[in-house]
Amino acid sequence: MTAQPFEVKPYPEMWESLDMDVPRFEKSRQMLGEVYTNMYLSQTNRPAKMQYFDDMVSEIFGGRIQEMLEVKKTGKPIVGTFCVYIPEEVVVAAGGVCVGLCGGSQGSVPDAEKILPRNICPMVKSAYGFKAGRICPYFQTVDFVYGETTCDAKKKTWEILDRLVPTHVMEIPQMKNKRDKTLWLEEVHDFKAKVEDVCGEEITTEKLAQAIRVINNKRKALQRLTALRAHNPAPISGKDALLLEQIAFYDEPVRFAEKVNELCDELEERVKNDDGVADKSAPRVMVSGTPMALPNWKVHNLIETAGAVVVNEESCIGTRYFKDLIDENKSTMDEQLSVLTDRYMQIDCSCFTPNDDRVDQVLKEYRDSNAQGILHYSLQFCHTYNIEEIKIREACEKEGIPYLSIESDYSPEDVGQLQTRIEAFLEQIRE
Ligand code: BJ8
Repeated sequence: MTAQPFEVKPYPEMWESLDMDVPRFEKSRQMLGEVYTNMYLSQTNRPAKMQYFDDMVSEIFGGRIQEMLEVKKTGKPIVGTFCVYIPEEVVVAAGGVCVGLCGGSQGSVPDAEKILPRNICPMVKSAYGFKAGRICPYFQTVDFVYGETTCDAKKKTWEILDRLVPTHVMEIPQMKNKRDKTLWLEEVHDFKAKVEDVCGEEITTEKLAQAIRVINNKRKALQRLTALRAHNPAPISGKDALLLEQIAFYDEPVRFAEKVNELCDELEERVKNDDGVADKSAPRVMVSGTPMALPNWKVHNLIETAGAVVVNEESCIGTRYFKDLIDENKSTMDEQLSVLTDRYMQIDCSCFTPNDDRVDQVLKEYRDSNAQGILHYSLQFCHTYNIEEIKIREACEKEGIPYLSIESDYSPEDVGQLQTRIEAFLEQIRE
């Protein structure tokens, strides 16, 4: 199929007003359009309802930024985050926008390496580099950012990032005992106070209840999508599903849930008709590990170009973000914040110790998704995921699950080597 012309739309005047490095950013915009055309629009038998998400990518540096600037004009906060532990429900309750700022691009890494060590996680470098180089309209739009104390690279980078944009830090404990929950709950109270302070308005129980419903609905829509991907043949490619999981971090949540549900209606029809994006015999791969921030599509692209299909992402840009919901039946603020904290405590990030729940969760998702092999993905220098990989590998060996572990960054340098390893892995599944 011939790739359709596609453009990530330019908004030079708006970017100028956001104090961006416009000439440099213009090149990133063009590159993103080319990569998207090659990787996404060249796919065959894509669901028609992917059109909305293509449009979102087209407007990623324009239309959505304009919407956020409109919200900002009303005095509501625009909060940037880097981790799924920051409770977005609180920001939404304040009428604000919560936007994920994790970086998934090699383009901003050299900006970060001018000051940060080279041998730290590329996600941290990419995110920092976007701000340092003034090449991300989202970073230029936020009122402040909220970091967390998950991994060392992140928590020390916040001190340096604070020189460029107001950076607050939420303390996330390293264990999940009773006293950790007490600490965490206090941090959630402080976060709420900070957000109220910025918007000069109290977050009432009614507003928080509504925000919990909104974000629960977004998470439910993504759960529905995940369940549909379990069908063989897969009704949607892993690349498209990953794109949705990435867009979930910057789109308006009510509209996003609506559009995901419309797509799921179409996928349900496909499932009924056994209409898939790959042949029934295509190997089904589950990816597990560190998050893949937009536009990090490298591994999914390699897997699917080799004739397999990705059917699940056990990741924070994936199921870890939406597998748990918040109890909607609490009527006081204290109860609401307590159940909200309970929900966030279920996220099984490798920054916790012990974290055996994640091993069980990986196996559960493997079975639920009808996958035939697990590819563990870890970003370079992410010590917690790289070490926790040992336990995932052991569990897969015990269960006889075909398994491949890769460690990578955002550069294209290892693509050839990864391709060889992925092809060998798929052969193992096919045998
Ligand atoms: S809850 S996975 S979003 S911390 S990959 S920056 S851990 S060195 S992204 Fe994460 Fe929250 Fe955990 Fe999820 Fe550090 Fe590792 Fe880099 Fe990471």
